[in-house]
Amino acid sequence: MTALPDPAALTSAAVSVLKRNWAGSHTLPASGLYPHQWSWDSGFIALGLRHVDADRAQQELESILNGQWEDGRLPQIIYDVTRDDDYSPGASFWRSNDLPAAPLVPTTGLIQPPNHAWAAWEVHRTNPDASERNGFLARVYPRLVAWHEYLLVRRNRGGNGLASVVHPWESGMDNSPLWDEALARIPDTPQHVIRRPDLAHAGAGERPSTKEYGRYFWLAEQYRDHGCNDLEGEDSFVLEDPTFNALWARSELALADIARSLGLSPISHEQRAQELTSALESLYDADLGLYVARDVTTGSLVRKATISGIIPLILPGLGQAPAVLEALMGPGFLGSSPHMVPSYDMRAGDFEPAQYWRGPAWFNMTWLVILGLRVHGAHDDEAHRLAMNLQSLALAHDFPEYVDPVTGAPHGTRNFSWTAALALDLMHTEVAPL
Ligand code: 2M8
Repeated sequence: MTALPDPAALTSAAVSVLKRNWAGSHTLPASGLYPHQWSWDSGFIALGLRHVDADRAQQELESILNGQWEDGRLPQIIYDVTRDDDYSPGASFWRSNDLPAAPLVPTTGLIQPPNHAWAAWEVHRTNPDASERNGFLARVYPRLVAWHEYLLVRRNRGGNGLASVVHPWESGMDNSPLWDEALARIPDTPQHVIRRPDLAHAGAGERPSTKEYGRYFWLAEQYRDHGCNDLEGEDSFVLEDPTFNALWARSELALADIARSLGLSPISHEQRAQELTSALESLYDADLGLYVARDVTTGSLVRKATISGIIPLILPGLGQAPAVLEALMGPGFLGSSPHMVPSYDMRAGDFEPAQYWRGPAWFNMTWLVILGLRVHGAHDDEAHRLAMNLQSLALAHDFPEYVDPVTGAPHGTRNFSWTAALALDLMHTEVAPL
């Protein structure tokens, strides 16, 4: 078993990453590769920041909420226009300021998984005095409700209550094998000339391919060109993803806690969380023993075993929890005791241990799995082993974006904010098994 790193060394290194990436009101995921504010990154970052700076954790979340559109959506990215050349697509691609429903700050039209209400509740719980002093919950609650309302009203494309993503970027797992089949139907010839500033910060073999980027841009143009309007216009990529919806359900439970603490009724949020947890059952694949995506355009399930199908374990009362735990502990994922949880079944013919979301282990996903094990009171030793590995790999390799699950070798960019934040969080929350 890997030894836990020295807490003082981990704290000081993690805090210095978060300081270095601090941009005045929010934290950049990584100052070179990702020079703007990303939505679900901020949720994870706030979960770490809460242990060291309550005000900054609140500010992180309020900053992403400043990008909220009139229809309630929280954008995938809020742009820093002074760095428009450093990341593509930039603000000049989206031209959000031309749209009446968009906020004053320039943003993308797309969204990312809704972990924000959950993060807001945890930020409050960790330091209620700082939260009450700032009136934090009362300020963020209506905006978080509007965000979830957007998902319910505008993203229920499949009609079963689950939210759909209309672009792989919206899932946060950009080139997951779950999207391959649907992406194969998308032209890879957008009008926009594609630049790849990302390749200055991570190897081409660790990032999506040029063909994939062609399709990403084609889809983004389609969405942009119908005014990012979810109710009119056609989207060529519409999928229901298990992680996205599990985070929504978990955040809905947090909204219930927030409502209760503000003296409001939690009932609608509790009901929604339950409905989402039940609706997730329609994504269960009995052969794989885990959840998969559904392609809403064809109506069929995408039967691939990815980390996305395991994350619903973060939900108490999950219908298929025993089967998912078995799949998690089986040969595709943790059976051979990799350092952290791979993003794709290691037995798959196209499993690639260093290729972005097609095999590497990610710190946020492993963190969610650890939490899922705790929620179900299962495999304490394994949860502890993963937590130790997460903290030691983070520190040993300068907080990498992702690692080879088997060798632990670092990949992607370094000094990555959510890696630092979640290592810090585990240091404060991990309780060793007896
Ligand atoms: C990655 O996604 C962006 C697009 O949003 C990219 O590849 O350029 C993903 O890992 C995503 O989950 C993450 O939020 C983002 C910033 O860290 O990077």
